[in-house]
Amino acid sequence: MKVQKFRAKTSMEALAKVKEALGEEAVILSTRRVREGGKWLYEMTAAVDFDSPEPEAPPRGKEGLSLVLKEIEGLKNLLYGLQSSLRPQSPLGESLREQGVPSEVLKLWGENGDLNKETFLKKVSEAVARKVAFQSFSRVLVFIGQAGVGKTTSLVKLAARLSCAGNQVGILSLDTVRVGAREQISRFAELLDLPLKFARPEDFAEVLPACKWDFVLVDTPALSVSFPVHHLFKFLKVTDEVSFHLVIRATESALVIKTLWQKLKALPVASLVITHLGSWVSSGPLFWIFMPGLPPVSFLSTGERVPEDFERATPKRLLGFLLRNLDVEENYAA
Ligand SMILES: Nc1nc2c(ncn2[C@@H]2O[C@H](COP(=O)(O)OP(=O)(O)OP(=O)(O)O)[C@@H](O)[C@H]2O)c(=O)[nH]1
Ligand SMILES: [Mg+2]
Repeated sequence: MKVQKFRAKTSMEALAKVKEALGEEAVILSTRRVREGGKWLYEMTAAVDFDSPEPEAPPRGKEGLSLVLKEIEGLKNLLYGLQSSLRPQSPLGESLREQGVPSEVLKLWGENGDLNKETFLKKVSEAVARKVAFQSFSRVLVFIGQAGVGKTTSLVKLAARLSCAGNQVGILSLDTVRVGAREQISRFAELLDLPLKFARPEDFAEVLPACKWDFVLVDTPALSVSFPVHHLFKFLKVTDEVSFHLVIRATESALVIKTLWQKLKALPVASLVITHLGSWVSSGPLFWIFMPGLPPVSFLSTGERVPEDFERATPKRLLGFLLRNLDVEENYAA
């Protein structure tokens, strides 16, 4: 069996492509709307069984004509079925899900009921205002997260901001795991003229009292097999002056975040630092921030420049990112 995907502006065009490439025997397996180059397209997945015998040439004359008419009738039924399957139950909810907004967030907002543009925008604005509730800093801020999400650069960007505001800021790096980690953070500390100490995660409690700066920004190794979540619980003793900040890419999938959060939720994570904002096709996936139980958003990282591409999260800015590239028009039916 050969399975192939076809994209086109309309479902009819997509179907025509299917028939042209795979012939009349092609079976439509699924259809969905996808975004490509800023436009909505229909994507049809079709299959054809190569082992099926070649259809015999239809008989000529009256018998042949009735067979052709029967085929046309069958094709019409297929198209009607296709059209109704493409008509979403809640057009806006369906479209938002296709743009990457996690289903469980939409469900919170009544996606299957009367979700319309007005209620959606209202719910997002209200939810954003609640999401940017992070206010105060503890003295020791520990940045945690998965590999390559931007922990070190975000930490350095924040260190630069706090230092510019007149605070005495130092960095404590516990990343003794990754090759090149020491060089990376040393270079940043030197550039920004910030004091820097290194320690193994297991020595954190012992080393911390010697870090007498106004703010201690703690870099950690990526959460992985060599630095599993339980090491955070084991080595980074929680006191009133220590807070954890989870760094996550804006484009991370809801499933990955849910799995990660299951492991982390017992830790007092004070805030989320969202990185790679804007490096996306659709802002839909960013709606993961509204998944139940997640802490508020503290900072937004918008690019690679240190320290420029970093800002305190505000409801207005976050709302701007959430709605950027998001199609919230309601008339999506084909
Ligand atoms: N475009 C973009 N790039 C970013 C952003 N934040 C970090 N980066 C880049 O992502 C890469 C990884 O950043 P790091 O700060 O080293 O990430 P990390 O989480 O410390 O990585 P590990 O320590 O290896 O787990 C670097 O090339 C950064 O310049 C961001 O907000 N936008
Ligand atoms: Mg790092």
